[in-house]
Amino acid sequence: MERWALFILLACGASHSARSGCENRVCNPRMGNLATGRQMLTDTQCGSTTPEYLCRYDDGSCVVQCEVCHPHAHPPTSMTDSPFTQPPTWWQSAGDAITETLQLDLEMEFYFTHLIVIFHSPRPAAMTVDSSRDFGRTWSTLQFYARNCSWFGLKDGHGCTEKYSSPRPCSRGEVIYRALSPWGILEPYSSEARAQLGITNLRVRLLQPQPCPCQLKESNTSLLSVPYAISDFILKGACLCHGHSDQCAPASGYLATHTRGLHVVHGKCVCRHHTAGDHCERCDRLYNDQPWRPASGLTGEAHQCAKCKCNGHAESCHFDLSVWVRSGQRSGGVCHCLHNTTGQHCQHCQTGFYRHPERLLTAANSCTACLCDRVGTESCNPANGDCMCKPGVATPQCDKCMLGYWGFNEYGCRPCHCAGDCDPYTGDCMTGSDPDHNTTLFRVEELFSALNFQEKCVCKQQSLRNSKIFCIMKYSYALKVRVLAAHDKGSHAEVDVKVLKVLWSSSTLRLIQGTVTLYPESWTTRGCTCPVLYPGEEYLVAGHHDVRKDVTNVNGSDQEVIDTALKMADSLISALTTEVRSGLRRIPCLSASFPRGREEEHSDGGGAYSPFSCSAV
Ligand SMILES: [Ca+2]
Repeated sequence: MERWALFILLACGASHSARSGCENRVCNPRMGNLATGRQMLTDTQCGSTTPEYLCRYDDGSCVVQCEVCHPHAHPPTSMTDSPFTQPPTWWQSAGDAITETLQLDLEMEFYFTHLIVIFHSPRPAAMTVDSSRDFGRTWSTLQFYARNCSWFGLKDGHGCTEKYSSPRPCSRGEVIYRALSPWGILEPYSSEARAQLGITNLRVRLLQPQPCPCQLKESNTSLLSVPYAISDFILKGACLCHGHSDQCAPASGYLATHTRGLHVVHGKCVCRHHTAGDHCERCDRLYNDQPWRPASGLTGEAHQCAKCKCNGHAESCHFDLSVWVRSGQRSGGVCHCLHNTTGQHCQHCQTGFYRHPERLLTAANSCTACLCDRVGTESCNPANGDCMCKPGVATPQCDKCMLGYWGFNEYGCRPCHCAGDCDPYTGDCMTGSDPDHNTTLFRVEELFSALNFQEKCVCKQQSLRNSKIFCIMKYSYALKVRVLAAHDKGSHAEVDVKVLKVLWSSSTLRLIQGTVTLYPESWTTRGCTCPVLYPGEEYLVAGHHDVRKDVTNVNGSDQEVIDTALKMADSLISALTTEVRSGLRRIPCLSASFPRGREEEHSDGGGAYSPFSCSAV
């Protein structure tokens, strides 16, 4: 009984689905004869070239029946018409046929459960049933049939059977093949089941005709008997839908022929459970949040595909295994976002768009374009649409230079080399100021405007009430330096300094005395530093290590010159006065780094540490 377990599962599934459909459970399309409506190929057909006079014998009475076989009298379609046709119809081979091959080519892969061939002649003394799953490229023999299996060099019961090869009955004899091996219960949608039951082509090779025993008794042995005739060819099966469909439709480009009201089993599944594909072998476009699975014929579970969570901003998504694993196997769908959204769930706005505060998260126009100038904008705040301008650029849309800047381009704007404003396009000074005055000591291109035009910046000296802030800021370094030169680089400034004393240096920053380049952060945003860094003067500077431009002398022979880029925090730049020096020992993290015994050097008097704050005019 076990060998029928799978068939019963498939058959029951079909009948059950007719009642309940596919809702939340496994379902199957109706089974039928796969040969119906399809062309059966044969090697020969009696009378196809010239009329033939052929005889056959009704078993039992051994009455001989002879007729002239005309063209189209017994075509292959007679094997697949209704089995109840009266008088019965059959295909008949040519009278001199020794071997004959019947072949059924399916337009796609199907499941089949069994084959029944009903002969109108005596059954062959030897035949095979072969199948292909790759549209005829490769074939395998499913079963050998012989009156004596030694004909194939086989033994009865070992891939060969002698059960269906007796010449009697001389008519209506059956040959049966069951696709189900006597296994235990098999999951019908497993790959094992598919390997056993899936077919794209089936052929029956008739290898040796045998006469009806009546003929041997016939006195008139000159009568030529029919070698092969078949009245019914029934290949029972269904379309292959993995338990996700109860209905199939014609495959694209396929047209059934001569059905005459018979049920044609079509191959393209009408998929349910949010699946898709000819065989429902994948999930539908927007349902890839979990991996596709076949339904279970054993438990009845549908294993529906899960919808991706796209907040209404996608029509499709794909399954990503790494996302799935990271989520603890809960959600692996990555949405293909529309409506200017982005993110796995389309939960963010694309760059250049922001979330409209008055619209629903799921609204198609939820992400609104930022009204920012493409050239002058660094970024747009995705939360409120505020434009973040590039250096030297101003206005809400970042489309103009700030006052005192010129040359609007994709890098921002450059500071004017003037005391006041300058022409925004040419940089020419508007007030008639002459930038070349007071440059006797340094070349013009090495100076930046704050140095030349101190009035651009107003620097106020403030007392650092709580010196611990110095430690909280976690500066990478605190140095006593002498300014050597300053260079205006347009978008930033570089200040070359000679390190006179390393007051504090983080472990990762190996500063020693030599020349370093400082990048005053305030220059980038405001075009000035506080205090103004005069070449030749000494300062206390503090700031962070800038990893973007760290060039260290690898040679090691010239340790005095180390070109290290340091970002300079403007809020803690201080002219190195007696007052500052005295304040240093009040800074816990800084004084701790001083070598013992040398503290007197820094403890010459009272007073507070006095950094400066800076603001542009
Ligand atoms: Ca027939």
